[in-house]
Amino acid sequence: MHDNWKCRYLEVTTALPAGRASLYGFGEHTKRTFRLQPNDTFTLWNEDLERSDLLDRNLYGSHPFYMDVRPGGNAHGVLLLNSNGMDILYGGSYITYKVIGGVLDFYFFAGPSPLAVVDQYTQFIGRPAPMPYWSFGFHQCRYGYKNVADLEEVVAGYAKAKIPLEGIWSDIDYMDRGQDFTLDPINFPVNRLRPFVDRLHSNGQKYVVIIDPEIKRQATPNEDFFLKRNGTNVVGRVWPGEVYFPDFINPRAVEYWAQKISEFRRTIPVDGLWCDMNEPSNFGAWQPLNALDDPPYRINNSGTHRPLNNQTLPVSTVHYNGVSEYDAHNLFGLYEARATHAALLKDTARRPFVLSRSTFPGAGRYVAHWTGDNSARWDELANSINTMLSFGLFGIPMVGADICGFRGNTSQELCSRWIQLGAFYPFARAHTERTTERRELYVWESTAQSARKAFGTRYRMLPYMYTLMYEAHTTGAPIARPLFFSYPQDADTYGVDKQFLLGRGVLVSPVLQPGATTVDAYFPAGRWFSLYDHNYPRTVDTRTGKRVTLQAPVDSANVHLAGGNILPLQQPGLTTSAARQGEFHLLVALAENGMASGELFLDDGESTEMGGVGGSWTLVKFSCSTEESKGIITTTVSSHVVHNSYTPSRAPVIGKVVFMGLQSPAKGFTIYVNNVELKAARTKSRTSGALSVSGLSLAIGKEFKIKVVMSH
Ligand code: MIG
Repeated sequence: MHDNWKCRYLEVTTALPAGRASLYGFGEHTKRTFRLQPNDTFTLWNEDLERSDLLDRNLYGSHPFYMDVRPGGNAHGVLLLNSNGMDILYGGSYITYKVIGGVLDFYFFAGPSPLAVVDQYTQFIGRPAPMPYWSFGFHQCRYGYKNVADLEEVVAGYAKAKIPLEGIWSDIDYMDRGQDFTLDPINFPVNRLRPFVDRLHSNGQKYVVIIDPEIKRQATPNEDFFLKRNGTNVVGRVWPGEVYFPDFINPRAVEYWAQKISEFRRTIPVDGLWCDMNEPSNFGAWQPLNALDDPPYRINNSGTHRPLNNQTLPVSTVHYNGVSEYDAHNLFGLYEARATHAALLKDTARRPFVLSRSTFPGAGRYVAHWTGDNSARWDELANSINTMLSFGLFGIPMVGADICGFRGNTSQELCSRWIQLGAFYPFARAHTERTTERRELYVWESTAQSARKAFGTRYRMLPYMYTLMYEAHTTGAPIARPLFFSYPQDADTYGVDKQFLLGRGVLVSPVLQPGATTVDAYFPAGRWFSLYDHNYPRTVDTRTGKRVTLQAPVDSANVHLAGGNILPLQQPGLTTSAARQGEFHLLVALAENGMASGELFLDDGESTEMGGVGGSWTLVKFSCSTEESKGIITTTVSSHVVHNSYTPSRAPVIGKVVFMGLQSPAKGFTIYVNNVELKAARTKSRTSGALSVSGLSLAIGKEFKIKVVMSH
């Protein structure tokens, strides 16, 4: 760190072709649109504003990265690798960076496709961590579950309503007066909590708790790894009162953290950890202001140019090796995340699950993220898509917002619509503030109905979502993607942010407004099949992209599958492990040219590696093509086993294949499986062009071929 302000301040302006550049990224901010708008400003300084529902304020994480997509579909990415506070102004024809320290260290990711950009970017900052299979289930949390009986009631409520519940979470309520690694002896005594957690586990369910980075002053070990200022430990004020902050850059703090987590897990074997307050948050700027906290160029902290120490530590705080908080502030969450991930990995020898509020480039190697303290408002429902898509670009694909909103009471309608959208967030958790009325999804019949329907679909799609996790881990591809990732040539997709894709071809078109009975959805060129209609009608077929007004039933979002995709599905269940027991189905949605493709990744869902040399995993690619000769049309779906070392005792099988978009199968068809005519299987054709072949038993690890031969 330079002592001279003139050496610290950096400013650079870059040129963009106005009107031709579509920019995405820069965070973390809640924004009205996913695509950057001219005159958008971004302040990067990790901050706990105690709410994330104010537009354009600097929030919990910092990501000085953007992607630029040009007409025609060429994309590139730009990272300013700098952890200092900064203001960024997007002027339409230029970007100005005003940075208060460090160096101008720019990296360019040449693309040319959006997928290639995130591949190159995550190759540089680190690939997204594999998330355990269970983490794709639905989670319920609340600030204010007051005791173990309360938790038990919620778990029972879900079971009774037959709504999937994978994990129940405890906020700081479980702690003894806000202290990490302790239990409230009255409300969460170990002799009540431990049997509860054991019962969850025997039921295939999970327990996750919050931890905060600060340690109560009186409970700290007499060690030298806490953050310091003027040679003595910095005293902060958070939940437990006066606290010290472990310096996660210091390897000894990392060891201490691992030891505390391990000790705690001997008492309560939690399945994952939720790192809150790691901006780090500190109640009130009660520390004396230092010149450093208020440099001559004031970044727009909190949207009101507040000093840098607002709600956090003074920036004259010193880290390991003399690194200053001024330079390292935005890295605190990343280092805590890394330490927490390492601690769980060491203690469990299983794939860790860590949810972190604060992030920085590279955090995706360790954590999932949620969008913080949002509000139960319709605009917040819509804005959650923007943040989710941005985090996909940042290499943190496991992301979601608090379903039904964190702050404030909700209405049944808003909560229902939120469930319908939230069921398709990569990370799906409902969480609320302690002063709100209870709104677990079973509380109202309307939300329960939405939950059963939406999570029924999500759980059927778990094999697909988990395969997307594998794709994210190996190529950086986001799980939830903007439409232009699959349709980069279609410039009409560049501004779409009220809909998104899961993977390449599952289009989610949620209701984001009160009182809506229809939703206006954009469909890129091609065929689109509704996933919610059991007859799989071809609901939309466009030669060029177009807007379509869809009916919006009260209990579900529209979800469509693009022709050209093959989805691996399973039966739904109340837990992910139950859903994993059944046979697989393939849903083959043919493109206009009779082709489709897809893949399925399988492993035990919790090995530390996902894929990789020596691991037990299976990857199968499916492809489908159609040929016509002498009036006979033959559609063939076949599998190609890329890797097959995952061999559970009960071999996974495909029991059913559903074709959508065949040419008039009703007129008579013959089916061959591995060249043998299939008589025993139940086939059902529908006038809509769907054909279902069930009663199959195709081992996933063995290559197969199914032919549908139709004569005109
Ligand atoms: O200032 O632990 O974002 O999810 O419920 C509140 C209590 C601190 C902020 C988190 C929120 C959590 C809450 N925490």
